[in-house]
Amino acid sequence: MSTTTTPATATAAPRTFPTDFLWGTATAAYQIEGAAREGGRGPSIWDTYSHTPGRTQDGDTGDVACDHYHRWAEDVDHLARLGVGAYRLSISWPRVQPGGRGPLNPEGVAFYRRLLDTLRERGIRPFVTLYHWDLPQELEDAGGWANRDTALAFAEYARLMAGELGERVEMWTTLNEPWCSAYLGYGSGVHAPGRTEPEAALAAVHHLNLAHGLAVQAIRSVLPGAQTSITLNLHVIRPADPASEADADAVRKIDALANRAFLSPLLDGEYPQDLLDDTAHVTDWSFVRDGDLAEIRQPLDVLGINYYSTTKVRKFSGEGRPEQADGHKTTDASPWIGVTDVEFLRQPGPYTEMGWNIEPAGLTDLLLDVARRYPDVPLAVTENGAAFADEVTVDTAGRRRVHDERRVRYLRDHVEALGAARDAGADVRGYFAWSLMDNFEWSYGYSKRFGIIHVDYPTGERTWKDSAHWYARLAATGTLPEESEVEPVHA
Ligand code: IFM
Repeated sequence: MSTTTTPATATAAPRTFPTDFLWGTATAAYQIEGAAREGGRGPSIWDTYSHTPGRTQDGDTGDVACDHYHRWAEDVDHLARLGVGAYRLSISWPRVQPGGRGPLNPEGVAFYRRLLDTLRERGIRPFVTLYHWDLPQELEDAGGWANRDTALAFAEYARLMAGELGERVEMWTTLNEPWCSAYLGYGSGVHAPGRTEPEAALAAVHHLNLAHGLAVQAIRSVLPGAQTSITLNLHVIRPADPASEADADAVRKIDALANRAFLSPLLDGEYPQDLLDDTAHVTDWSFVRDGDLAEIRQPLDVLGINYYSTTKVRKFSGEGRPEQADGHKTTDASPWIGVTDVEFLRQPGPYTEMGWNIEPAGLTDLLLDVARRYPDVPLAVTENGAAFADEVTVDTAGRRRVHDERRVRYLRDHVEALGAARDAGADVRGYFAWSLMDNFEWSYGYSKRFGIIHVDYPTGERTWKDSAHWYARLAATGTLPEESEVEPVHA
């Protein structure tokens, strides 16, 4: 232990980031747009799922959401006032190609063209995700992601979008969190399309990976200089007992399904042998055809990483199935396909409103881990943020305020953790706060607020939370503000 003492008056210099470090915010089409039956949009699996009784909290749907489809210009104004250099949005596939195949919907394409042009005019670089979970329903009716043809349809959709939107897009991100699409959509069924078919979930993993590889090639066939990426929600998995070999094996199993099922094919051109062995009783993986792995492994300009919290596991050796603490029960409908002997333990708090533990050091560990394994791949944190129960108040000057000090602290601590990973050598080039505004939080409906801007759903009114004022200071200066620096800078 060091014996050096620090003078009581010494204060550490605030952390600063280089001027080319990208500060952004993120959203997704189904979570904010609304206008579900307008402008020629077709139905998606999330329309079907959210309209099925019992699937979402309070029966909430994305029919209206934040009404961004009509309020997009106002939302771009908010982005410009925040001073962010980038905005991560997603395209609703059924809005631009209602059936998922065949002709484009000109009105849908025009909507995104206008939005991207306006972002560009305001100096905001668009990071565009092609798939943030809203699969056209017609494709699901034909088998969804369990069907290889969906990957081919996705590549064609990507090619068409590259042609229509071209240079407006700064970064093309193929998929957001394929872990959720595959395991929550087809394994546990807590996301659309709500299927609980273990083999289909693993087929979906492969077809999503294939969709990514084919789409990157399709985009580059139209735009040879295009920048491409994928965003993964990689899991930070801790063993209950760091000295236990059995717990280390539990970590290995979950890491294979959660992380290496995507990283290995995308960046190494193979599926991990232990993943194939662990799931051999579920599938023989014959949906992986000769040549697929070469199609999947494409050079990436950036690997996007979404980070919220950490997971702790231990080997379960009791009778029957373990009780889980991660919100997923180990039943036949589990996201952890083929695994019945791993227990998920509740992490120590504090927690967000989602019940997720807050552990900024997990972000440092994750970034360093990926950077060590793939030193040549630039990284960006494409989502990070927290849901808390926010309250709108009115201050003495008559201004609407939301004092979300827990979110300010969450963001500050995680940006600091990102900085620590950079200090230790991780090539992290950007950070996107999730989310620009409160929105439809999937199965949780509107009950969880992740935004730095508050949305009053009955009126659509937007109100900057203190976290938005804080984030605007960070984006303007590149220097981490104090938690108390939340006074409005704009009139
Ligand atoms: O809201 C979601 C987002 O759509 C994907 N990543 C996690 C967020 C919070 O749950």
